Amino acid sequence: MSDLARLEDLPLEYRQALAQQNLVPLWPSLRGVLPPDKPRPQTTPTLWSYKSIKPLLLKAGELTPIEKAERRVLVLANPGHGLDKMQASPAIYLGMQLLLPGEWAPAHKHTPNAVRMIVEGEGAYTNVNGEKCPMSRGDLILTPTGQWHEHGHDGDEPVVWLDVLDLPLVYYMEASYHINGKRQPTDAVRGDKIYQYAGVVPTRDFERSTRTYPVIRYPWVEVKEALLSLGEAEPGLSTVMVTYVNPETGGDAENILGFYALMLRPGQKLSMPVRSPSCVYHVIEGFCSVGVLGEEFKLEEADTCCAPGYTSVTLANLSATQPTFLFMADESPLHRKLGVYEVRQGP
Ligand code: 1HN
Repeated sequence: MSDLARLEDLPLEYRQALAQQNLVPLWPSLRGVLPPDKPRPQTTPTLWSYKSIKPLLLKAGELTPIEKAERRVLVLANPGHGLDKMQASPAIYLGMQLLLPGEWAPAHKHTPNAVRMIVEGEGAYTNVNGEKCPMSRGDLILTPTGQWHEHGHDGDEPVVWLDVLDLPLVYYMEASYHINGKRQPTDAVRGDKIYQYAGVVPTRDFERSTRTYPVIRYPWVEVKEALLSLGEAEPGLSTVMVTYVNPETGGDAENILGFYALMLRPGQKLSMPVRSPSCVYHVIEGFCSVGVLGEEFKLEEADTCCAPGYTSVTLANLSATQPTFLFMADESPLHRKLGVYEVRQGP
């Protein structure tokens, strides 16, 4: 492939004349925006260890009262994008949030979609449009676009969760904003109670629900059971994985990011397919290594890492006797909707 002319090859006077009219020559930047064969991601493989985050998060609890913070969060920022960009990947925002006993994070709604993966502690809850969702380790709670949500804590120990949002994308689209609200009622029927078993859905007067987000809370005890049962029923299956779905449509739980739980069998090594979306890995239970672009991260419980798209990722359970359970978030729904989703053979 031939090298294209550089910007400096043009006379200074000509460049200035272009800039004055808000014009830019394409050819010096063409290879940058359309690199050969595959993208050149800014997203760098990055590990955030919970052991390092926790003391700093608890310190934030001393330094900044919830009234002053509204949401007390340390953002897991990918240095490849620049820490101020608050991006783990092009479309994924990650943050660790702390709520202390008795604290209240007031109601608001916003355009970005969020989920929370509960990391530690009992007694807190999120109220999503009137559904009071208890938070326990490993639970996944959605707060999709436009849904009122507020967090409260009736327990007696700090509660920490991982926030996953599509904020970078929605912000990039200049579509990100919020509205503050009053304290919300807590009288709505809980979706996780009425969608108990995957094969049947509530049917009132022979009609199915038309709610856009019928299930808000996905309890870990049930998702873990689903993984164990899948692994047991199919002993030869290497990717023991489930997708968090909308049970009415079978589609992804949210519009932009995809969410999954994966079980690595004791001692198992697993090569993930090379796919276009970036992906985040978070350990719910166990230990594993994540190999990506020459890095070999060792993850313990509650550790989180990310990998750019178009790269091969290898996972290995570091326990020879116990399964390891991972939560994953990726940009697949977005890539599929935009028609840029790809799976490749080899890197
Ligand atoms: C948000 O609303 C929450 O409600 C957490 O807990 C993190 C990060 C960016 C924008 C909105 C929450 C957030 C957020």
